[in-house]
Amino acid sequence: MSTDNKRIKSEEAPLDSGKRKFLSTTAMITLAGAGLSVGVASCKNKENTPAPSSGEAPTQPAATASAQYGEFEVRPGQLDDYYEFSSGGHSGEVRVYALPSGRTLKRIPVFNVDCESGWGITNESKAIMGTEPDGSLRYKTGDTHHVHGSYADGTYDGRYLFVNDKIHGRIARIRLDYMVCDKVTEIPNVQGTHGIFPDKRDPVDSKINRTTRVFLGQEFHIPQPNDGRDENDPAKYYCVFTCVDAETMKPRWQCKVDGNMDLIATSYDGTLAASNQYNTENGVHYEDMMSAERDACVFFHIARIEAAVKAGKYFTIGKSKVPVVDGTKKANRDPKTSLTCYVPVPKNPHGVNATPDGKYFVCAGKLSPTATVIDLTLIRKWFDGGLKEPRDTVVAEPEIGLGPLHTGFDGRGNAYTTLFLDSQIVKWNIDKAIAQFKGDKTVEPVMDRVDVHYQPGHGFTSMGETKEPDGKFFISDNKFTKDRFLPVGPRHPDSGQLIDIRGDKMRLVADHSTHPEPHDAIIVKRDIIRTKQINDLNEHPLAVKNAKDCRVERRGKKVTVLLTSQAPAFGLREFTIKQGDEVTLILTNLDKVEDLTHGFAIPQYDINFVVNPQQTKSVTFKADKPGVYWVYCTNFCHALHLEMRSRMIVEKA
Ligand code: CUK
Ligand code: CUA
Ligand code: CA
Repeated sequence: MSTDNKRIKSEEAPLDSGKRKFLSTTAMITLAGAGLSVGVASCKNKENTPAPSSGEAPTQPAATASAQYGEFEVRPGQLDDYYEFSSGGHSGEVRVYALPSGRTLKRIPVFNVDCESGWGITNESKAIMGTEPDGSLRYKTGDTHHVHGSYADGTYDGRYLFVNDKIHGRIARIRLDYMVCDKVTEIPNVQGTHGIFPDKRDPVDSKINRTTRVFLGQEFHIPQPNDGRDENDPAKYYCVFTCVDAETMKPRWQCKVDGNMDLIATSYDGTLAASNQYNTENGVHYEDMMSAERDACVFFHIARIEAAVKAGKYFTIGKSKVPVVDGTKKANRDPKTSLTCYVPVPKNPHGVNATPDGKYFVCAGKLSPTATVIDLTLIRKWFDGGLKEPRDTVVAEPEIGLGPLHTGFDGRGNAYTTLFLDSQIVKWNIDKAIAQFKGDKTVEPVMDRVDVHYQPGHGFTSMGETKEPDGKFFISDNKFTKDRFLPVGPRHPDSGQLIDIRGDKMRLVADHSTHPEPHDAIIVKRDIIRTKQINDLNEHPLAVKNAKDCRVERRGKKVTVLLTSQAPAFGLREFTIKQGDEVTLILTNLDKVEDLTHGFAIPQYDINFVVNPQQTKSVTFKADKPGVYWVYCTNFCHALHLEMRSRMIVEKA
């Protein structure tokens, strides 16, 4: 069945009564430009408060205790029920919040330089981030969008987070026991690494019921290899889908596709991964990218791809050794051997999400007011040759509102989709949508709508990307906040709005401000996360295990300073080096008391980092400025914290 008959012409006013109808390309171009500001302006009507004109505080009353929202109050001294792990967008970091309070717990630096922790400053962090031959950082910027946890038995196992960097085509892993990044991998042959998702079990070995791979979608077409050839021949550009080993974090294989990729979803049985594609046109300009009425959701048959790699049916690109299989339609004419299945989906879809029962993937239409429900049983049937058209795997396509982007699930058969242009969350029922698609005109899949403030991007439910969603909360991460917070200049904070989804009606219960810009996040029950509170002294091979071992070692111009910290003193009261020395300073924090972190800063040498209890870090610098430098503890640790210093003397050459 097709939804073509639901389309309207662009001459009809798409934003008024017919606004939930399909938007034609012409109408969408208007929307993409002026229409967005129309969307933002119209938000005004949703609250009875006037928007502040400029820099002046909104006129809402000051906060007062409210019985209605009181049940989600986390009182002083109480702990929250959930962790929220959120991407930090173009800050390049990952953020940890607590829910339902919205307390900010931590920022985990990943692709960015962070002087609170010393990430990107210490030798250890630079080695993880990647350096040039001269020891400088290869990149200082990153753009994180999608954070996902590692799985075991269909739910989070609390071991790792994975996060993408869209700018430089990288993926990073965060170990959750310390909540620090431990691996960063730059992927060859890609640009715009956007969606990522771990597999939930092994597609080949049924005994391995946990994450072993992470998949990445490439958003931007590039010449392959991108070394100066074919620059003016976009017809030759293409994208590859990448599989990374979750343990080694090395790329295992890539798959060439038609069109681009965006977000990724994986099936609970491990056999399938999919990506929504908004640029099946291979367009270079936005009007080209939105010229087709339908794009696609491309499915990958993981076991077949890995068998092809094993059988040597691959090629390589440029200097990269990563095997690349051909997943284009041209090379995969027979479904029974096909590596890929391209399911047509309207129009510039954004986001693909797996239902917790393992049955469906849902693609949000973005430029179409629909969500497309794809039945995974039918995808498998298509791959087995039992279904004619990929489009026959679509079992529902309800009209849900304007600008649908991302969908979360409550485990009771309902979906919650963010509507960017409508500034709403829409709740709809999957079974009802399927019944409607089959032809039952009496059912209405849309159950409820709630206004959010404003222009939501990602939305996700508590434990909603596992087989055990608890159906309690939905977070709407909003791109515009305008009049919702005290103004802080031209750049407004973004927000995560907490919505209670336990009842039939959604209930907006809190506005949490966030630093720009959150995209995707996951909400994880707190008992899944088990952190270590003290580092292991033996983890670092260069640990200075005793204050008596503190010394300056010299080999020619290479100097090593071995130093300890123990409140309120460093292991050396002073140390002397010579102008021109290449100094490596190794600092071990010998304190064993939880939370007793020391900092270490050297004026004018641009060094600043912290060492947690029993942790060792090192920095390397050139002693190019003679003089006296009070190196001091930056992190308040003791009554004598200000007195916690050492004197670095750099003798004139
Ligand atoms: S994309 Cu940001 S709102 Cu990067 Cu997940 Cu949709
Ligand atoms: Cu050590 Cu402050
Ligand atoms: Ca398109």
